[in-house]
Amino acid sequence: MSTLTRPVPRQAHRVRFLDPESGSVIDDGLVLGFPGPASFTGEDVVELHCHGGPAILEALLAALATRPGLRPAEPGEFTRRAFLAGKIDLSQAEGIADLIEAESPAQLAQARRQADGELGRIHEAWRAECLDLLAGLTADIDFADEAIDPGLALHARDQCLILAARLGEELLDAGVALRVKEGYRIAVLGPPNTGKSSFINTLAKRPAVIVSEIPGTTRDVIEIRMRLGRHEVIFADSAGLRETEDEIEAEGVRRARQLACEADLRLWAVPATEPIDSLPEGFRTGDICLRTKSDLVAIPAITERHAISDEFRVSAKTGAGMAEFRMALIARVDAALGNRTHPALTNARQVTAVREASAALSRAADQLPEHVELAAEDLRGAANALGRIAGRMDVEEILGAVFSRFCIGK
Ligand SMILES: Nc1nc2c(ncn2[C@@H]2O[C@H](COP(=O)(O)OP(=O)(O)OP(=O)(O)O)[C@@H](O)[C@H]2O)c(=O)[nH]1
Ligand SMILES: [Mg+2]
Repeated sequence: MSTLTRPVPRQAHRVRFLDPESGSVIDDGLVLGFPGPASFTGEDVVELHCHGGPAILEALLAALATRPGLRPAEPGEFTRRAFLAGKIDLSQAEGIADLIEAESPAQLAQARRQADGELGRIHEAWRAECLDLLAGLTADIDFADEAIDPGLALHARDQCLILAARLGEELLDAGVALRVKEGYRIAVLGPPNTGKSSFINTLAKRPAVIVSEIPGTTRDVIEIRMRLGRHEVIFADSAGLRETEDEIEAEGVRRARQLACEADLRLWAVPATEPIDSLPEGFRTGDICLRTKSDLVAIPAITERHAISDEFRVSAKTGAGMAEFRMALIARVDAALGNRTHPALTNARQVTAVREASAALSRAADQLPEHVELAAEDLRGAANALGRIAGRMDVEEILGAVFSRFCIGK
């Protein structure tokens, strides 16, 4: 049997992996070669495809470890090498990490756009606009023996404002994109023993949290992740809200109140057996009222409605109303997170860079048309901040853009 020495580029070769010492067959598999610089990392790459069993992997890795210079890759090492070789930008690398972690279709679509470089391309274009404006202003400063052209400075000011506004929109949008990525947070709140934990278990279709007839069962905030339609949702169960002398329970109630403030949506549990005579403390417009334990009342209790537009009768015991509630909730989450088709900022690093760029552009606009030098400095800051999104810190480029405007051999 012949030995494969040089795989044909990008072609699968059927092979047998042999133990170099004993010569015994480890597995039957495929080998693919990707010569640089067209490979993912830019380097020569060989992929070994084998069956996924742990014993096979262990034997294959042990055999590879006997070869000089071979070692297992560090986490993210291939993506890192691709970035360092200039094959992908930093936001694409982050997109690849998000792709691997994506749990929901919406997370996958969002990560895909970022990994494909859409986000990077948008910021690159905005950065180029900053550099263009900077180049125009800098040329103006350098020829300042003549008076500075006020038309040019005013145009630059308008452009700075337009760009700052676009970045501002992107920052607003980032909140939604982060929710898509991290999960939409829904808090289940209400007095003790109203069936909050039972409701979450029924929705999750598993006994995720402890349920008992003793009021004050749940004390910690417990997060349960679930898929709802296209999105990942985090339900948070919490301690029943009441005044209590018990120190531990009181801490649970404090945490539950905090949760209420931070969640994207609040579900307030009120047993269907009780009339609602006032809105729960902390109830916000858009919150949902869950009339729990609906199996205990044959006819809906007469409720004074207040501002509660969304009210659902559910029974964790019989499952009644749960399917309708789930459908309504999917629609709610879809409406809140949208069906996004454009790339968005998806992590704190990107948000910080855009916030910085936006602030610098606003400052630049404030300086114009009078203080061209100061505005130029802020434009440089904005371009640098935008460049950081792609992982670029290139002074040469800025200089290049500036000096390309000098057409006289100065
Ligand atoms: N009949 C009926 N009983 C229910 C229903 N949901 C919960 N219960 C009962 O109500 C009691 C309290 O349920 P839990 O889910 O622990 O209530 P909780 O709101 O989480 O209570 P705390 O954690 O103490 O705040 C238990 O005995 C449940 O079996 C329901 O839909 N119908
Ligand atoms: Mg509970």
